[in-house]
Amino acid sequence: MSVALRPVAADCAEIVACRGCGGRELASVFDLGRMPLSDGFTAEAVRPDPAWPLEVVSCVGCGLAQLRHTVAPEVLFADDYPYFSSVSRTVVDNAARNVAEAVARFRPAPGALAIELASNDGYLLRHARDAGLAVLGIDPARGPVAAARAAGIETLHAFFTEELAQHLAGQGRRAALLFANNVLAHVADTRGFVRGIRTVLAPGGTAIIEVPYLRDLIDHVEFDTIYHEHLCYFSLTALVALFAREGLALNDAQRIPIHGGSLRLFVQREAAPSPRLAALLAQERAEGLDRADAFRGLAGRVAELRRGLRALLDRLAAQGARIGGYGAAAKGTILLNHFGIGRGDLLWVADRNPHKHGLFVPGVKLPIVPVERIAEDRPTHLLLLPWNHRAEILQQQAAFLAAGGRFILPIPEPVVVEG
Ligand code: DWN
Ligand code: ZN
Repeated sequence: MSVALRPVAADCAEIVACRGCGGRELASVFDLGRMPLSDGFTAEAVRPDPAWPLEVVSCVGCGLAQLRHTVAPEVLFADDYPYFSSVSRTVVDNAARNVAEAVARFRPAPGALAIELASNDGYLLRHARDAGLAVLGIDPARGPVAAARAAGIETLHAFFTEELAQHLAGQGRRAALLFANNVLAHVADTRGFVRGIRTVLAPGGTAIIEVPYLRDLIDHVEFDTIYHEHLCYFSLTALVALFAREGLALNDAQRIPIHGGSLRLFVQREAAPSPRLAALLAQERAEGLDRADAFRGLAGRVAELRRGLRALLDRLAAQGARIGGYGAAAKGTILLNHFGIGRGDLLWVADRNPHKHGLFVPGVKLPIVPVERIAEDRPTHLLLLPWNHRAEILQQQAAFLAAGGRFILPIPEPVVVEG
């Protein structure tokens, strides 16, 4: 492990140095206090859920924003990890486009190997296989791995580490294309993970990595994407330095709308920076996104959002509204807990993922129910927690809207949407 840690409890440790550069000067920039685990759904209706500190610090040396505390990955991504990528059409469509564009741009030989780190239920590698590539997934969560295998995607049930990368390279299994979506920010050993990518990348290969973009988090007040699973909040400036330190070149980056705004990074062994990358880096420098300054004002905007949303819910309740939640997203756990929205405010949270039904949202203990309950219980409003899937969900709930139902969008400012 390349990160210096000081244990604070059995399953939680504090970093004593930056995950990216090892610098020891870490400035506190945003603090949500103690929060339950965002994906820690359980069937326990009463007993309080464990909560851990959730504080963002910024490295004075390299500008990398990161959590001060690391909850053990075995706790965060346990065998009952409930996230299945294929539940969201937007996620699958983005993966299909990503693969098609990569194949067209980098032209891997037919039968060349595509590896995906955190391959989940095979939502991306299915497309790589259909494009004529050999595929190998790696994921630590048992349920999604079983789903991927059932779909015929060879998948290792493991965390991706430097050691695993060496093992694969030793077997001659190196990737012409390596995909890693929404996983770099999740790993505690950031530098070891990047070294593993370097090891498992074939000569001339390209790693295509998606991470939520700090710019979008700040611009759209996406504070609820700050949770224990997300250890880093990346600017491009910090990413370029991170890869360079481990002998890789971040050569190109593209902004994409997925998950509230992400970066798709193109990483290779040889340096060949694109004009697009240079322009994005210049913009970060000009706007201070490469420094702790990026977070200035966020806490105030979140407090304002909290007041606005609480006032809206109270006003609607006073008018006789019956409000449900839609989508038991990880980010929803943070929004509900930080804003103190619970059983007194919402009927339940409806979700399409059957693995979450019968469980409770951590902390606030709202029950999670199938989406069919919307038609049965006929709430007047639905608070949309996975606001990142707004277009898909509004379209899917056309009948609810047509019958006079309304969605409440919580960020960047609370608004009510009618059909
Ligand atoms: O990085 C991470 C991201 C990518 O995914 C994680 N660590 C965990 C997860 O975060 P999330 O749970 O906030 O992701 P989503 O995709 O915003 O969650 C959507 C939730 O909403 C899921 O529980 C599925 C549900 N859903 C639904 O009920 N109906 C989603 C869609 C699109 C729908 O139509
Ligand atoms: Zn640093």
